[in-house]
Amino acid sequence: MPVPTGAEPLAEQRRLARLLSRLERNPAEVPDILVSLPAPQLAVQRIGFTGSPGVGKSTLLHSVIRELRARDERVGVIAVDPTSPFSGGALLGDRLRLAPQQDDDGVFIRSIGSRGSLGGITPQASVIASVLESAGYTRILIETVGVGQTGYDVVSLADTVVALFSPEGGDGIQLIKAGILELGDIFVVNKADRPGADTLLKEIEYSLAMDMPAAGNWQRPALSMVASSGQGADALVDAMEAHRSWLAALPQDHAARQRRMQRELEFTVRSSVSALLDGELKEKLGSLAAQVISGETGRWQAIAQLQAELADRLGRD
Ligand SMILES: Nc1nc2c(ncn2[C@@H]2O[C@H](COP(=O)(O)OP(=O)(O)OP(=O)(O)O)[C@@H](O)[C@H]2O)c(=O)[nH]1
Ligand SMILES: [Mg+2]
Repeated sequence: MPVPTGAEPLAEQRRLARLLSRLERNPAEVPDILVSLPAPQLAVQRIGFTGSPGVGKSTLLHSVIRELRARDERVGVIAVDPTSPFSGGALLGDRLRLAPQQDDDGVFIRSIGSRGSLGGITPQASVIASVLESAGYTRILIETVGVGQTGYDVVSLADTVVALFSPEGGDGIQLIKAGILELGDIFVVNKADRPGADTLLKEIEYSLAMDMPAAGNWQRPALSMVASSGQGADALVDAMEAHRSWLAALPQDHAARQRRMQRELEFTVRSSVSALLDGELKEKLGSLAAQVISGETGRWQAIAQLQAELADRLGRD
């Protein structure tokens, strides 16, 4: 994969941005275009960053990008912005915080609004990741909203999940109980410059030790970091690389690999199908409800009609 060099180093980025916008505007073109993209020439890794609002994900991404660039990796960033696409200020704020690498053609940043186009955030992130990997970006960083189903879905795209905590967030044991332990491959206590960070790190280390992995499994590290100064970024990137090597050494038929790929395929398809159905439903619900209320249609007739129409719609698409 040629790395763009020469007189117009950012032309390749502009081309990619145009391609992604075109795909977002024309979902019907997505399968054909994605199938025709060349396969990535270099080993790639998708890394999801998850954690409560304000834990420091964007700040941490910043120092991770810097560290990866120092190691000659080309970095794609997919920022899932939980704020509405209409609150341009917040979106701009996030873009600006990521902006120092703006003139570096080895970094490509794309934000996704809270709903995502292309049938939801997960399929859209999946499309962007594939396009960037095909264009020679070797590390794809995905910043997710840390909570709820959306965060979980997006994380399903990642090869490696970095779970962030901070002593300020009142995180601690609750989050650990909420299933994040199974989700994370690498645990980071950010804001290590704040009181309580050491205790939180010990709690996480203790929980990880209690949650014994099966023999041969990845030993999940817990690290502490000061994202705002970059302290600890090198150790985090070392851990990300170690996880990548560990994954690469797994046999192709390893259960963990199978599970991950199944989860990615399932979430991508499931959310695009449900977005398709949502759109269809919205169109029809209003008039059907009115018909049921007026007695023009029975409720089960309406339900059967909706089911038949949705099934038909799925069949056609
Ligand atoms: N003291 C301290 N503050 C930090 C550190 N990392 C980030 N912050 C601050 O924490 C605040 C939130 O950081 P963000 O990077 O925006 O957090 P986020 O997780 O991306 O937030 P959302 O995208 O809104 O979910 C900012 O004011 C950062 O400057 C750190 O290591 N130490
Ligand atoms: Mg952020």
